[in-house]
Amino acid sequence: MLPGGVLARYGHLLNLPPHTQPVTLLEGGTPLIPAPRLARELAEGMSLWIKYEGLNPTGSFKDRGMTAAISEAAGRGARTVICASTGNTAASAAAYAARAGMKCIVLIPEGKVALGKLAGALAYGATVVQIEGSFDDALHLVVEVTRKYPIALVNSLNPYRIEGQKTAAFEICDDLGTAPDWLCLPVGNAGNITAYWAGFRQYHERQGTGLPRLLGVQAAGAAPLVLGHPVDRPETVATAIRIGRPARGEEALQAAAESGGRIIAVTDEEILRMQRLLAQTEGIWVEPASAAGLAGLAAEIAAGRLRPRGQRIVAVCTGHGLKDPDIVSRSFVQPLVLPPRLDVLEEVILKP
Ligand code: AN7
Repeated sequence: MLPGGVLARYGHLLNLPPHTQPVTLLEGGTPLIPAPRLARELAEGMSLWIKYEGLNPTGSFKDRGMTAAISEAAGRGARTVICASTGNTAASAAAYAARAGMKCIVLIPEGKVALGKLAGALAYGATVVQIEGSFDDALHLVVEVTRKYPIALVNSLNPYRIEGQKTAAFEICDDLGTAPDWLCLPVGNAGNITAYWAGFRQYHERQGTGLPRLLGVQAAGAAPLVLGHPVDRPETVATAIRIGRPARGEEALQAAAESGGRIIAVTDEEILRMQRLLAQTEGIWVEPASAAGLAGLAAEIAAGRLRPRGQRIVAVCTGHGLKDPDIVSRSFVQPLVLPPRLDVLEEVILKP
């Protein structure tokens, strides 16, 4: 059988209209990587896996929902798509629109999008508009545009984005045989956590795979779901989740509560420390936002609010480290600069 993307594998479980015409980059099928060294750093006696969504075709989890949204739009003859984005949605929309022969417009907050995402959107040929404002301002604008013009909205307000995104939950259940005890993941606009919960519930109803508790994690400077009110000027090093008015915030809170889990916040320092720890204990380099779920897990364990012993825990790492190379110059040890001399080199590399 030729390999297919998430629609080929799970399309029969997704609520997509009959006119849908698959546009795929063979997304999904990402590895669930055991992380025993990191697990030991955090606690005794738990099993930890990384769902490495950074290995999707454009480097983030967004490709699962985007193949569904673009396939639906293509099937009904849409010529142009638009989204607001902190970066990953923009790159994903641009790539799938290119593959469908559609025009793509992306609105991003000026100066707050990581290099690898902006570069992707430009490379795939999108019209990139920097808005002098936040992601939330940009989302407001694209919703207005799509009310006025026949341009398809491909933010996660689009229900087909959620349908496609559910496939990540299906894959985790298929790989483990059941749902894990806990699923930890970052929360920004809250589409992903909403989709995971829908996916786990659907699989459980179909084949009794059980339900995980959800630990959704926001950045402390952009934590509307923890604070209980919108944040007008969200700020965090994890620019992917620099969002003050999550479109699916209510659904996210409900999903976390229904699951017996919760949504918490971690500081930028905790996020960066976890980014480094994951990279240097397991060889998995993710962008800062993607380390938030694990940082939240570590914080809950340290505070005694999550008892890890005997638990099977999956942390979703949503985007690849290459998306945000600049952060490495701020948070990692920098390279040495030496003259081309053996004695100097020996002194450095043989130092105990
Ligand atoms: C790496 O690209 O919102 O809670 O516009 O890029 O579903 O929003 C990105 C979000 C987590 C949060 N990790 O997911 C966008 C955008 C990464 C992300 C999230 C994002 P949601």
